[in-house]
Amino acid sequence: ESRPTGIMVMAYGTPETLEDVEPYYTHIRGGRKPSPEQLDDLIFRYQKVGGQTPLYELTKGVADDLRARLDAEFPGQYKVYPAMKHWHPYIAEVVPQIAADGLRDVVGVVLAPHYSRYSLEGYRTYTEKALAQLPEPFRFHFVEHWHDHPLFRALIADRIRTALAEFPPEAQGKVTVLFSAHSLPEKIIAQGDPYVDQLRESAAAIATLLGLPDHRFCFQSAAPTPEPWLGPDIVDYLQELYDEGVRYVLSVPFGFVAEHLEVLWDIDTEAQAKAQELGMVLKRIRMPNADPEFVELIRAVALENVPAET
Ligand code: FEC
Repeated sequence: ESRPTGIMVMAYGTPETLEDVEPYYTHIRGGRKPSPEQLDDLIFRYQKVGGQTPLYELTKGVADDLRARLDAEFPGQYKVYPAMKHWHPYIAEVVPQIAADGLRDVVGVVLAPHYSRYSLEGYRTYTEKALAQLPEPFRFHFVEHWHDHPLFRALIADRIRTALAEFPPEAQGKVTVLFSAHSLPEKIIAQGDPYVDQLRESAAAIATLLGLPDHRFCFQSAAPTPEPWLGPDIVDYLQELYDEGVRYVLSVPFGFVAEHLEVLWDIDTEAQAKAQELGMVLKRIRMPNADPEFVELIRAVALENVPAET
């Protein structure tokens, strides 16, 4: 008798209330409490985006839609679980639930397209730690990245095409497409991490799909730690573009898939303020969120990673 296969849909996690920000931040920092200044700064940003972000709702939306599609297509064959890295439902809470459901094989898909030891690897580590606590752990099939999936490239290309058409007539042909992804400590380069190569490769491939004459790439959302982080940062890069004569910019934060803090604050607030100060027009693509085309992509990624019958 065959058991259903699990699909764990994972994302970063977001605090539900402002009181949650401190424990959430402490979890991100591996158990070290943030300083009062760091905490105030983060609470301020969450307040400014409305007290919370829709990251969990969107992740749950993807999981719910994926479940509905798989139930219709392959009744009884799949079970879908949302799980978060830094907030409830924590990966450590969801893994034992999956095991209690009696599943033997589980595919893990993170809602972030590119691999880094600091990003995707962390999801695998949390899962494996939780599995190590179980008497009968399930077999975990982790998807390391999916930035090169044709449906991902087509989806972002499509979002770019739509957004470019929304610039005013006088801007047509003059818009610089600016890809960005979460910065990470610069030391990952020396460690041979594939993150930056994957980002550059996938930006170039999407630009080629669109036949863009030019595209640019920068980082965003570096954390306030003493060590150097990868740059250039988007706010500084807007200045560089302005100095080159660029006046119209389309922001493509393709390292993320949802409208969460790093998009709502870092792009829509901070980068937007810089663009306005410079007199530039900055627009952003619509994020994949829980849109049907995105669920279709995650469905493809998950099913392509289901192990063959053993
Ligand atoms: O909407 C939300 O509430 C959650 C937004 C959110 C996403 C996200 C994604 C990534 N992060 C990555 C790496 C790091 C590293 C540190 C770090 C720190 C923070 C802080 C907040 C935060 N991150 Fe995050 N990240 C999000 C939110 N992140 C808040 C803490 C304050 C701050 O710096 O703003 C540094 C940890 C340390 O201090 O030791 C490193 C990466 C991603 C993209 C991949 C993924 O989504 O998993 C990489 C969304």
